[in-house]
Amino acid sequence: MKKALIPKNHPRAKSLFIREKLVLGFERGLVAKEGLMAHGRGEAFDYLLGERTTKNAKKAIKAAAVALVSAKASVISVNGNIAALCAKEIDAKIEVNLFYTNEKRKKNIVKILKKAGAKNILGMDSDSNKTILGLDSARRIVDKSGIYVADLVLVPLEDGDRTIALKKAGKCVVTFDLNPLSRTAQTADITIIDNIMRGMKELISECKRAKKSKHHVIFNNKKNLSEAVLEIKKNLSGRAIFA
Ligand code: PTJ
Repeated sequence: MKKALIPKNHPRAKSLFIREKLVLGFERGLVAKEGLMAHGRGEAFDYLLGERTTKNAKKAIKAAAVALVSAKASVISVNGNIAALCAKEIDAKIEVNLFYTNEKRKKNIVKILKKAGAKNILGMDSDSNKTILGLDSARRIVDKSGIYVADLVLVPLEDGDRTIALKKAGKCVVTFDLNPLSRTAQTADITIIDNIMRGMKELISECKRAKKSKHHVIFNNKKNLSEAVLEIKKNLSGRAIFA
């Protein structure tokens, strides 16, 4: 109904459709109010990066795919925003783990993930609860068969505290974060600086390719983050009007 309000030929249609998905996710009880604001921050960085999957993001996606298919036990940590934006794309072991934790929202998220075809969903059974050390937020509670024992955790749109705690627990952390300056971006092993809406599809395709021919990828996260910052600088300089 609302979609009809956005003309397909609107210059900012794609961005407006993503907003609608999140608003719908909020109305369906998947997304936290704060998730809408978090999206706004991401949107601003996406604008500065040119709203496309950059060469730099492609490099990180390739490295992430190789890491994912080589991991012994990988898990995707799903929060409200991810459930609203890419439930259909996720095809892996999933753990629902919320910052603004809320049982009702967790159940809504599981429902939408199951509807999208997910079978292996963890994070719902309190008997399986374990605690990640050095973390005070609700995200410290994880599943003993999921994040707790995982060697690699994909944490899209994450808060910095848990990324640091997961690293301290010896895990390889892969993240999607449009903000190259965030603590998560700076702490993760592989940061994909891309909109999850574009990047997740690309990551799934890369994983299929990597499964067929496992190859080694040389990847330097710090270098990649610097390149993203320089990309923003270049885009801004191109827009500056000098008198
Ligand atoms: O559902 P919950 O309760 O687990 O809460 C989820 C949010 C996202 C609210 C929570 O994790 C949070 O507050 O996250 P932060 O600390 O705001 O971090 C989110 C990061 O994701 C920010 O650096 C944003 O720039 C980035 N971001 C937002 N939208 C996107 C994004 N990155 C990639 N794609 C996006 N669409």
